[in-house]
Amino acid sequence: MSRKITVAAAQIGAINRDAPKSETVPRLLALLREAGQKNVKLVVFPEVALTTFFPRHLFTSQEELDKFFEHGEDITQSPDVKPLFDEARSLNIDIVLGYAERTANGTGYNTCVYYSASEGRVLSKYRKIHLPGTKEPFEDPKAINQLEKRYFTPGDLGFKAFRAPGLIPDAAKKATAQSGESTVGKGDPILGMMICNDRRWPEAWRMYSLQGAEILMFGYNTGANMSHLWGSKPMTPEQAKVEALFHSRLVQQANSYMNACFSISSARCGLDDGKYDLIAGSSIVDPEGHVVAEAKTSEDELVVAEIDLGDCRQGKEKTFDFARHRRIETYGLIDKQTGVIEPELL
Ligand code: CDT
Repeated sequence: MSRKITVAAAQIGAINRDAPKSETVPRLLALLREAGQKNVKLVVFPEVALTTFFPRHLFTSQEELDKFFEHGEDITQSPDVKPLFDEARSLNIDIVLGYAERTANGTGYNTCVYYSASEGRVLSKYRKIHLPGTKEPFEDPKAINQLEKRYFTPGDLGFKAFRAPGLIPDAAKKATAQSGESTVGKGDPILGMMICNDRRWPEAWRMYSLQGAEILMFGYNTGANMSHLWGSKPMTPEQAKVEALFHSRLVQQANSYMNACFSISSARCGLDDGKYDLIAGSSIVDPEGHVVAEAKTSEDELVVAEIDLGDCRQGKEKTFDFARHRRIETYGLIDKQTGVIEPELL
């Protein structure tokens, strides 16, 4: 039984602070149409894909800040973004889209949704759980801020894996499965979403792989030179950018392997306002940790690969067969303790 599917990361280059969504959405649409020509069935767009990465700025006007958010329950009906969902439906391509969400009660979340073309609706929503950066801006006026803790609340939807219909032929279905027959690895693809900084936390990946996730998808806005936040030894901006890309690849490859799943990552990258540098490196990684496709530019670019979900079985049934090898009786600290408690001094 073939479990092959062509997937893509839709990388988006520079978006300036004053760029309206009406200028950016056509760029996303162009990549979506390219995906249609390449028989892609699933496209992952970046984190906060509709505007510049505004948490780097301090806003004193709520009105100005709110322009970066999407308001209202159903993003598919948002006037600026509706054309993207309509096009996804007509091209029969599922999409993941990241955006800043303002709920009716005024809470801000860093959110993404999974839109199923065959269902014509949002199948799943994820709100970023690991918010990096600070609440207050740095005193150093030269520092680049990351004010996500100021503008967003940690996500309240957990790490919920889901199946998406219509992506692979002949998927096993509940209604037709014979009783007693194992359907493990035969149903519609099991998917999960994270957002940017979440990818650095193994707990996030493991929460999904414990639900059998076969593809993890995430967008990111990763500063190339965030020396006030990374806390690394002194480096030139060039070295810092190489290091940021190295860590981004490292966590994606290692966690794809350790969780026996594919991953699709999509960067917002390039030089926003000609000065805020974000790394590129959008990629598709297989369950053995190999990069199967990677962006070649720091601009708008579609990164495409045909993947076979059957390739997840080796890791899930051998090295990382959780049911046989995990030792949960020894993992208690993981959900009981947040920070580090060192052993007593000698
Ligand atoms: N957007 C986002 O989450 N960016 C973070 C930067 C962290 S700055 C220390 C990231 O993990 O890439």
